[in-house]
Amino acid sequence: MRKTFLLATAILFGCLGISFAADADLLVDDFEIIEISTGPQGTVDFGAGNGSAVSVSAATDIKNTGKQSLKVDFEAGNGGYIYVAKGKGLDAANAHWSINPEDIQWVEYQGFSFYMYGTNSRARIAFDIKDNGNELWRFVVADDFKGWKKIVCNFDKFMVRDDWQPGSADKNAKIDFPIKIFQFEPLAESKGTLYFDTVELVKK
Ligand SMILES: [Ca+2]
Ligand SMILES: [Ca+2]
Repeated sequence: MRKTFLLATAILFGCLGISFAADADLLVDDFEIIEISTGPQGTVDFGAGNGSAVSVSAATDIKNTGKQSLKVDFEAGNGGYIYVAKGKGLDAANAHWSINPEDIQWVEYQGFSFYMYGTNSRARIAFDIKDNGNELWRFVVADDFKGWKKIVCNFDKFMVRDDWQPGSADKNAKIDFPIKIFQFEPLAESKGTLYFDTVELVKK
């Protein structure tokens, strides 16, 4: 009798566990890699040009989840560009997410979310995603708060980038899944230090 009860309890909790998991947001990247480095073996792909500059490191003092966050020091000049990217098919071989994009059931999610540590600098930060047709989509967030804030970017709020697209972009004005890359891009003209952490997919 007792055995049956225990078994029933185990099954009940097992089912609950599964349903909780299915309802949860999905962690895409938490920047918990030991070292955030640059170059071909880098764990983050980043760069800047035309008068802009960026450096990237791991911060252990300011973080939202886990042991560290992604720290971005930047100076975005007029006409310049900056990118800080993670995902599949980047030059930095180890900049992949903590989950493979092909293993995600994209239809179950309504968009991305991430945490940004603001400084109320009034800087504008683009959060771009590259779709499966190499098309770049943009969501812009303003640094008009202080401390950690969860930023939610639903897929229907992304605008196709009209200033630049890769030569390989399909330019079909449709978000094609799986998304392969996300990147943070401080926009001109701005200067400062921002921290990012806990990039997730938001469950529908
Ligand atoms: Ca983290
Ligand atoms: Ca597309």
